[in-house]
Amino acid sequence: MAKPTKEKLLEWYRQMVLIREFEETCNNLYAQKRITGVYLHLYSGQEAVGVGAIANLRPDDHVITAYRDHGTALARGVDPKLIMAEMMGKKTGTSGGKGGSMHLASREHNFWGGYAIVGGHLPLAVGIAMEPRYNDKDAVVLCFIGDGASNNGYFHESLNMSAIWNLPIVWLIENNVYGMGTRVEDASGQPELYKRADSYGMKTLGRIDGQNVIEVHEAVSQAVDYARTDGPVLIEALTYRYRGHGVSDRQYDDRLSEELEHWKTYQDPITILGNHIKERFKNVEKDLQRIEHEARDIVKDAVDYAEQSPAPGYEDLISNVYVK
Ligand SMILES: Cc1ncc(C[n+]2csc(CCOP(=O)(O)OP(=O)(O)O)c2C)c(N)n1
Ligand SMILES: [Mg+2]
Repeated sequence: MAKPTKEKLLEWYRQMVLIREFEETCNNLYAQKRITGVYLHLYSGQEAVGVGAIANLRPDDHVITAYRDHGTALARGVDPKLIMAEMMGKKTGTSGGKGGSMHLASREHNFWGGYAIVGGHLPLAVGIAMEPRYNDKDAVVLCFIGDGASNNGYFHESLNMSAIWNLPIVWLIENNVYGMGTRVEDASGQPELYKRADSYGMKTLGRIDGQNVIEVHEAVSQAVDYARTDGPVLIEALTYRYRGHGVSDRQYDDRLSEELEHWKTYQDPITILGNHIKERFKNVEKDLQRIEHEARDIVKDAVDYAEQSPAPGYEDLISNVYVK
């Protein structure tokens, strides 16, 4: 595969920096009770997976994920203002303020959310993928899966069905080492999660470095090409989340903070990409700094927009509940 161009690399850098800025701002807003709700799950540390994978998709392709969904929504091009308004429960949000952080969705982007039930979105990915297969279209579904979700029944049922029906799905496991506080090797008999593909006779591209956006992009590009014509593919991206499971969770004990520091220092996806850009191209420091400033401004504007937006009213309480 040809090396990504400077423009592409800067665009990925822009998206990753924007996601980090957005997520860390949400963390602060939650602490200040400006974002409320029982939970908020941040994507900081995992940016290269969402950005590298989604960069391969066409507008008619589909994306679905679990509750660590704001980063994914941003990578899919959903307006940060509308996402922030949804986080604050405002009428202008992507779901009119009725979904919140775990239920972001945008029909216009074929971004189907945002699900809180672990693995519950996998059968939905199967259903979404049946439409293009049935109607002879070549759209694909990119489904993000947590490592923890790979141990429940939905995973088995959905991967198996996608294999027997040759559905156009890229199953992308984001192995961020933990499901809540439990390490993968304490929860999975086979901790090399991509090997599960064998059980379903499914193609796999193995385990990739989820902190390297170029590697993620390349692997998912191959997977998307295969899925469009032949059927499902499983990939495992090894990554790491920087924050606790959710913002209300105790972060890390002393032993784990060493591990966290290691990932932040040596495996940070934004630093890795920034260094790569600086090594390959001359005089790019200014571009990178400009991107970082712009991300701060975009997020500030999103917060202002959300705060100035109205809350849903009574009519919203009873709208979109039933389809006539
Ligand atoms: C069916 C179900 N069981 C348990 C939970 C509680 N729960 C929420 S997140 C989570 C861990 C999932 O971990 P993983 O799939 O690795 O995703 P990550 O949070 O690491 O992104 C659990 C057990 C739930 N929401 N749904
Ligand atoms: Mg996990």
